[in-house]
Amino acid sequence: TRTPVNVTVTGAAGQIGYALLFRIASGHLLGADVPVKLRLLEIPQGLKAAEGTAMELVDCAFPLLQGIDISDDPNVAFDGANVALLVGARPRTKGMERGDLLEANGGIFKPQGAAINAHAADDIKVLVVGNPANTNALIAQAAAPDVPRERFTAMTRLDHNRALGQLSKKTGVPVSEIKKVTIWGNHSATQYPDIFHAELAGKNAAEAVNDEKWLAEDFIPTVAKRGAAIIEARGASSAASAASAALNHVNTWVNGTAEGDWTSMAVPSDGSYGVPEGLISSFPVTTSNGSYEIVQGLEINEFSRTRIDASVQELVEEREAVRALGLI
Ligand code: NAX
Repeated sequence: TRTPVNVTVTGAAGQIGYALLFRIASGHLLGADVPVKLRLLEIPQGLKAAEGTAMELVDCAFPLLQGIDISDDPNVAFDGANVALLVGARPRTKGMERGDLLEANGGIFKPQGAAINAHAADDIKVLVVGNPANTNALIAQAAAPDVPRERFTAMTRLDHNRALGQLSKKTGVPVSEIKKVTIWGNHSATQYPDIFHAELAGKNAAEAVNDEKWLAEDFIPTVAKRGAAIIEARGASSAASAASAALNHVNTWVNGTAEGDWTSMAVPSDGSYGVPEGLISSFPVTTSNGSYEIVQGLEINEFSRTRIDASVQELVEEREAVRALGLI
């Protein structure tokens, strides 16, 4: 029998939390043979709802679920954590400036980073989902100097999956036969979904589609603004798709990318592709044995270069803003 993996989920009582926890407990995070213990972190107002969710988890009698703890103290919730999904964040409310938003999130991600530093297991892997995800990951990372910096990642897998969905819809090629799509930059409306290296049933995607107008005016904005379109249609932000992408992100990180394919993850830059070192920016990555590598040597055309640079510039500005606030 395997030792259970401790999975900490913050914002557990939120809508993504509700879509996420049952699938973690049924083996979709780490695999159908890996027992898990859940550690739920909420703010005091969220504790009661988290307890309700925990009751339902018990009622599912998941064979892999070996325990659920609930706390409003990050030092307790991250104790022994092997995987941390940082979902809870402070949303932007009406009239809020970017500085206010970054500062409010600093109040969440700085103490959580410190608690991870002090209490998490040595093999901790962190995925930040809560927005602004890339910069929140940077804040948590800065507060955790003893944790290897590459363990802090942010989620662009939902954007990646959205790009697969749109490409499949346009071409009729099933998502299972679409490879090497890349999301570059920030998880925001400036992100750049790149199909120049992608393959549709073995053929270059950009050549197969051969429609630069569709690319520039339809595909890219549809992927980048999909979150807003979901809110408009559903009256609530993406939840099940976000949860599904979070499971994909961690599962790929732990279990590896398929031969001949890659995924998109926002990870600390090593300077690849001109992205300033240390920024947590989305790249094409391959994974194996629980670690990832940024795919090297891709040719970046003019069309892509401008768009990557614009999104990276936004990350540079976010980093400057949190630096000025003393958050990193
Ligand atoms: P909800 O508002 O439904 O849930 C958030 C939960 O977090 C609440 O229960 C709240 O009490 C809790 N929370 C707040 N501060 C906390 C703290 N300091 N410690 C622990 N828990 C805390 O939001 P939901 O729809 O679940 O979305 C969560 C986050 O994901 C948001 O920031 C959202 O913007 C972000 N998203 C990120 C995506 C991505 O692709 N990276 C896509 C989906 C989503 O929009």
